[in-house]
Amino acid sequence: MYDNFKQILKSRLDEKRYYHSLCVADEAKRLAQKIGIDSEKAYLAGLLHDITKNAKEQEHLKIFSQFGIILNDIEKNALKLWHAISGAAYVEHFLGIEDSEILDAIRYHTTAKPNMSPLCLVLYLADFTSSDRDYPDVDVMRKLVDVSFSEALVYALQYTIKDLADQKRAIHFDTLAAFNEAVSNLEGKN
Ligand code: DGI
Ligand code: FE
Ligand code: FE
Repeated sequence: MYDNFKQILKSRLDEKRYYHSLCVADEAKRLAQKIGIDSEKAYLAGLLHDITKNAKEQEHLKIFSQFGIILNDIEKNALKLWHAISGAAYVEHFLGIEDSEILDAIRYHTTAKPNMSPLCLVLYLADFTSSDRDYPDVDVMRKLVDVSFSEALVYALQYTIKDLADQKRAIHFDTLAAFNEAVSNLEGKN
């Protein structure tokens, strides 16, 4: 399935990142099936989510200028955020993907945002729980995602925010707003 896209991905990504893309696609499909949304769409979003991850700074900048994308100050200073923004534009304009839910899920797969669509949430979580992932709390995340997406979302955002703060890196407004919304959706408010 999607052999043409896989060829393009293979040419753009290193081996590890290509493997990660296949794993996120599988995980997104599994999570989509759990909540009864279009699992083929989730697979495709997972497959393509990191398509510009190995791009050089120049290529990202070219995409931003070509499609009139303006970065805010936090984005300008955080190279790690660029691939989500350029990736969504690449998939739309160079691969001809028109589905706005897929484009949105790719666009926000790194920061998350408030009011995510079910597909957006599935991709965000699948990026944390795919079988290739190996970070200290991955087992906790994998257990949580099978119990409750809401709890898993809070945990993932909490993990990311703590980690960024520890490294003295800026936290994107979308990440903070997603966290605030996610905690307000949990039962038992403080
Ligand atoms: O592309 P992946 O490695 O699969 O995962 P990803 O797209 O979630 O990217 C993770 C990186 O993005 C990680 O180094 C932390 C960074 N990141 C996520 N949210 C923020 C962020 N960086 C900044 N500066 N601010 C954020 O809010
Ligand atoms: Fe990514
Ligand atoms: Fe990823």
